Amino acid sequence: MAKKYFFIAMAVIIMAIFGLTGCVNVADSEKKDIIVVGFSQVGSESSWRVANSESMKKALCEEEGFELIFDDAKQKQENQYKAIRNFIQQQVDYIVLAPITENGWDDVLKEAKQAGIPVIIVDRQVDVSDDSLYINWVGSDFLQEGKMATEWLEGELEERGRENDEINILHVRGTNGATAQIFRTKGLQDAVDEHINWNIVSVLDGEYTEALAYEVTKEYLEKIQDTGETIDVIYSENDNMTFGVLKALDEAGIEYGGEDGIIIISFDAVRSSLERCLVGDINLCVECNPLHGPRVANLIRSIEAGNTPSKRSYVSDTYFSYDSITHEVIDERAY
Ligand code: GZL
Repeated sequence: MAKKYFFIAMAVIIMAIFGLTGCVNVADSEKKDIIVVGFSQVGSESSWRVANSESMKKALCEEEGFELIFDDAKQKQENQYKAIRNFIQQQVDYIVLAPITENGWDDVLKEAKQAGIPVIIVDRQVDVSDDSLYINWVGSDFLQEGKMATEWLEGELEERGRENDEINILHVRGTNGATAQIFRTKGLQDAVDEHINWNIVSVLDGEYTEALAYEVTKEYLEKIQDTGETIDVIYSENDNMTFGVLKALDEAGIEYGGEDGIIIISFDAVRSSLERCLVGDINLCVECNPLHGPRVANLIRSIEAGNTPSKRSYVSDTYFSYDSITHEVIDERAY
């Protein structure tokens, strides 16, 4: 009787070894073709960022021939430095960096170059002394986003017969030094320079987060309560900050959106902001496409095939206005 169990036990052990070995062998042979990508992501500060991370994870998955090592820097540049140095230690095949701000990347990208690891930049850009420190950049034209917003505003004011009115603009700014902040801000400033009757009455820093934008807006509204200063437009550089701004306006009992309230302009056009545009809370949502994953995956495949893709790859953006957006438009959105 014991003999029987002995043979059963041996059979199980042999199958387990073969199974493991078989699995390891298969995995090993497949692993030779797997491209290992280290991705240093800014954080999870906004709905846009979450959609961007999901796009990257979906495109750079094992079924697509990749192994993705994902690092969330929690909005700290020093965490991105650590992540990149870890990727170098692990000898990944590619490093993808979504830089929190444009400056401070020369040293760590030189280390990646010395290690022979190609770097792809996504979303915001890096300001480095030597452009060969990265092979490609994928992202949006943020200045064009700002121009779309201010050209729409010019038309909207004309439609309301207010093209010659004094227009007070409250500017709610994203993370200082981020490419999106630099160029969405430039888009506004250029338009203000062209319209003598447009005035930026205050600039609030919201770091792209709802919580901080709520706090700074609440503080600002309390401050102007006694000065009688009025706001005609709020130019908010991402949707999550806009949600914080609207919460502060609600608490202050200030009317916004629609045809009569403060004109609300917001960037990213994530689903939740489009839904508020549909009900008229937000007058304009400027899209900033976060779906960089497929472009990065195709870039890497192209490079692996021996090609030299162009240095910069722009994703296309559009905008949605409160008086034209529909349920159908929102239902078709990918994020
Ligand atoms: C824009 C991106 C910005 C988004 C914010 O491409 O860098 O960062 O507008 C995000 O939502 O936090």
